[in-house]
Amino acid sequence: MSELILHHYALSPFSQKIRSMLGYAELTWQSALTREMPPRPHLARLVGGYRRIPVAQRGADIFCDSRTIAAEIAALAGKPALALENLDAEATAWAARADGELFFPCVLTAGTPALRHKVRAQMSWLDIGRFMLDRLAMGRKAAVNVPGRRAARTLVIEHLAAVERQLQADFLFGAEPNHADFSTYHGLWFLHDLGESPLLQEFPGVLEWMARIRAFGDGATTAVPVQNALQLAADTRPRAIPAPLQRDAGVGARVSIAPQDYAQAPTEGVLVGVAPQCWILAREEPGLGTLHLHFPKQGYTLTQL
Ligand SMILES: N[C@@H](CCC(=O)N[C@@H](CS)C(=O)NCC(=O)O)C(=O)O
Repeated sequence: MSELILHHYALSPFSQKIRSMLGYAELTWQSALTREMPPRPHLARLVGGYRRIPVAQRGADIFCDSRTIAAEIAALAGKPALALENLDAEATAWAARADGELFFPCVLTAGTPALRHKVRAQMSWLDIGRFMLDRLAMGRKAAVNVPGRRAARTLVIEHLAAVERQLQADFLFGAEPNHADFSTYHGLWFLHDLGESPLLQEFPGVLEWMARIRAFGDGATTAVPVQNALQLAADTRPRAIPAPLQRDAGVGARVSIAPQDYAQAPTEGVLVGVAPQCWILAREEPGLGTLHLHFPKQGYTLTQL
């Protein structure tokens, strides 16, 4: 049992990135389902302002963003290639592009009747309305270039052709998958598995590669009520921070950390650890005690308060 709790929802592509990694890593994990949009009052007690999904939890250590979650899975499973920091420059750039500029084009191109049907099966009409309003508001404040539908479709087709060319072996960068495979998979999963888009039919290599990743499954999971996840955080102390991570001059300062691109809500706390790729923030939550939140540096801004 890895004791990893994933806070996620079924239709979330970045959650699928992590679920598929967990399947590949053959880890058992606990599934705490959350809503598709705020308010998520229970989860907010763990993460403060941070509003993105997925979030992973091990006791009182909370991992915000699929990049820090992936590093944790890599360490737990002994599969270093799942951690972004272990990839070479080419694979790192590939993963960044797939998670970044290609994510919205995939989501926009997946707007099919099949997807609408699946959304309807997961959410009430009222929640669908709330969801649309939430995402419109999020889009207005976002600092990313979201293309129009036609441009998005063109970008997706170019992307599919690039993936097909890249697949010289079973996975994008060789015989075993690395982080970049999962970064690429989740947007195409939304397009193909949920949206049932016919676009992928032109790319047999991509379909075979997706089938290989799908075959990993999502790992062995048990459902956990979010109240139990909170209780676990309350009953546990964050793990010790290695001494070298505490030597940074900024440690001890009160700071906020926020995503740069979209859903930029900040989380405040005290900086307690600085690693080459991530920051660790301590926050005190009434009833839960001290929590350590792990954020990637890439794509996030740290501000001294
Ligand atoms: N860089 C983040 C992106 C996560 C992300 O965009 N998640 C989407 C769901 S797939 C999200 O949080 N949407 C807003 C929400 O669910 O409230 C990561 O890698 O985890």
